[in-house]
Amino acid sequence: MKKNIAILGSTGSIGTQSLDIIRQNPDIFSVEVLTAQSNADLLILQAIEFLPNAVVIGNEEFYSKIKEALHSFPVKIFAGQDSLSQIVEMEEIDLVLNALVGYSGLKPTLNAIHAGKHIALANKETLVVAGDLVMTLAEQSHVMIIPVDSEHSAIFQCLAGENKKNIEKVILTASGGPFRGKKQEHLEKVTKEAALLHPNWKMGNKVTIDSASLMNKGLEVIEAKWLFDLSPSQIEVIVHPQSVIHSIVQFVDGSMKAQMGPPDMRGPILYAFSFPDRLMTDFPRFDFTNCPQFTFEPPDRDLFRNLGLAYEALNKGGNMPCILNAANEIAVQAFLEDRITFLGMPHLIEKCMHSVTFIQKPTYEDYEQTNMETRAKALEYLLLPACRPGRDAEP
Ligand code: MN3
Repeated sequence: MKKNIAILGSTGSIGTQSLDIIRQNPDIFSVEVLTAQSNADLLILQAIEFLPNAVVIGNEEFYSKIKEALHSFPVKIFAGQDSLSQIVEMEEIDLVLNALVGYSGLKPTLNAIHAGKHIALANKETLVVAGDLVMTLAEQSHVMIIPVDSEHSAIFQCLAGENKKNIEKVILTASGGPFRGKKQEHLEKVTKEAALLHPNWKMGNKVTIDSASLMNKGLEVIEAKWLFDLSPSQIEVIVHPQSVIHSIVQFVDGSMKAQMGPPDMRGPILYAFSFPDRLMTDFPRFDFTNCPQFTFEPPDRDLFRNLGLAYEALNKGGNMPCILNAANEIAVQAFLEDRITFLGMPHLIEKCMHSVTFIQKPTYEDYEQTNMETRAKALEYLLLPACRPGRDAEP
């Protein structure tokens, strides 16, 4: 029996790498659904190669183009945001890979869990925004949430055969990004081109900017809290520039387990697909005879303020991580459009955290509302001088 996989976000970085894996294991996995927001050309090519049961394009403008291109193939075609989040309910699907970016990943995740589908989760924002809701629902529905984020995959792998109650703490490793060791004067003037040059990982734009600003690690701290049922004080971050140790679990007896390998997202994707089994690969192996030194250093929290803001949001709880996430999505988009400085981003996020309506026990509707309110506020704050390019951000 093949495992039927739905890939949400199949034209992005994680999506295309997951199709590489399926291409190499055609007897084990089959593609049931492919979805994309607006890259119709690549979606068409993928559909012709993998012949999924259905494809969904988020942007309805491209519906007729895809319909025409696939008219002689046995592939159902849907369009629009509602179809994007409902397609996960299709009966034949065994596993949903959520490789969407940002808040938009939440609704499809919840729908998939409701429908009893196991989740391979690359969309960390799902857990950042509504970890409580998602994990509770997953438990009630007997659905597995298997992390695809490399750090969380590492922890998940370290916990195989272990009892979660024996975790003392987890240590998330961070590469430090392209601006590791840089000073304030440097960061004030960095461009998006420089921020997009990640030293170790090849990823989409959003997560690459998040890595440069350490917000990615902040989001991952919140993600780890929910995935592994930890308290904030049990989650630490250490910078490990070589990105070979993907994360570490320390147990109550002082023993530690680390998961290692070359930085290649296909590893965690494949593990999520094959779990609890492992499959043979021809991926590059780490070579100890040619080893670089492994080094570790604490993150610079004074300069990279996003990490502290994420801990603050996690400690505050309620809808605060949702506020943090929505403000960050606007900040990153604005940075990519040269509408905010690199150091203006944490400033904008902090302003939103101090001004958006706080809710201690949010429902799904509250999260929707918080997401919208925060985005509107963030867009307003973007007009403030401290956030704009060419001005000094407040320290
Ligand atoms: Mn990661």
